Amino acid sequence: MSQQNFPVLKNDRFLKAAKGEEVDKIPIWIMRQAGRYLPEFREFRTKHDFFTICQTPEYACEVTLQPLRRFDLDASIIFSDILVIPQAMGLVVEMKSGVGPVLPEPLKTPEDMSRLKMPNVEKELGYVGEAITLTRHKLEGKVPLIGFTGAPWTLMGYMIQGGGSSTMVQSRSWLYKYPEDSCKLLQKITDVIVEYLVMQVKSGAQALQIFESHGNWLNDELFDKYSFPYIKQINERVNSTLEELNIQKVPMIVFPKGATMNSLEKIAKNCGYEVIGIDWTVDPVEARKRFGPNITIQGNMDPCALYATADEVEQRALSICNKFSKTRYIANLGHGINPDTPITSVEAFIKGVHTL
Ligand code: 1CP
Repeated sequence: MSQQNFPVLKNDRFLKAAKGEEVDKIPIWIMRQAGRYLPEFREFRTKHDFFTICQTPEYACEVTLQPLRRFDLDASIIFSDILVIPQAMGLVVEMKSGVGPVLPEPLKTPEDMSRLKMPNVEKELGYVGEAITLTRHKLEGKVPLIGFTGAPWTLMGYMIQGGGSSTMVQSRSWLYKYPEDSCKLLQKITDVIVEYLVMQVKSGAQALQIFESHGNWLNDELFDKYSFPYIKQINERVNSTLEELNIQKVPMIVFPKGATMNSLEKIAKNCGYEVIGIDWTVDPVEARKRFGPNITIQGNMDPCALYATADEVEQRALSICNKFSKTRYIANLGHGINPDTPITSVEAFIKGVHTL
């Protein structure tokens, strides 16, 4: 399918807010908006394995469109997972039901890094590009399409822990035991991410989000050394490569979940991202004050606030929007939506945001 001649965009609220332009209404999208809280997704998942959906452009496109058919959202995000990068680098990743991602042969010591390969991104992750191109056409310009990746430190965590972890002991130990090799690993992952994001833009992604979901495990010292430089490098290299290729740049969002306020401020002011995502523990007024006027903020309703009554959800949405105000703000949750979230709460959240 053609990577050009995409349908004309009809709703550009999200892109305008990302660039700091005035909007008619506050844009909203929801992290993990395609997923298990939707009955149609659960039904689809009974028929198809998780990574088969990711790797089959028609399936990934269908699942990406599901929330758009139900809700008045202002952006879509391509259905995939951050763990497709460790997969492409040669590690086995399984999606175990009720558990989440499992890497049966994680990296135990720096010697294991020899098992990693530098993938040919266009070949081995080309299915993500194809899904993006197909979805851009099928969206018919309804809303923009966001591409994404995990940030290097977050992916390193999965590659060493072998899955999710409540302590991250192994991966954090690497930072003290093998500081140089940790940097080598982070650099390798960064190199893949840069190529991967450029491919997503070439394929039609209209914005990019970098998920630093494991930001909570780093104090300021560790964040400065093991997260910040790579996140900055990703922004600089993606933008310079797109410029060399004469491809229009797209807004980039960084979501350093759980990072300290000092680390957030540093990223917001020094990394070149158009948007910073914040989780629900960050105070909106303090965030605005610390980040300054040159960056859009995205977030930060507590995903668990969606278990309140629909009226309460709507009121809370309004109140959060009032705290951020209408300029340089994109409404979202402070992390991914939970699988048992009531659909009526999602509707109330969107209604509350769009009321202002
Ligand atoms: O069986 C299933 O259906 C698995 C559930 C599921 C889904 C629907 C997983 C497993 N991943 C996804 C899709 C997904 N993952 C999207 C889709 C697009 C959308 O948002 O609609 C996105 C953006 C992700 C990104 C992702 N995967 C992140 C970053 C966001 C975050 O939550 O912090 C992370 C950390 C992952 C890893 C992952 N994949 C799946 C799970 C359960 C996890 C977390 C594992 C853990 O650390 O415990």
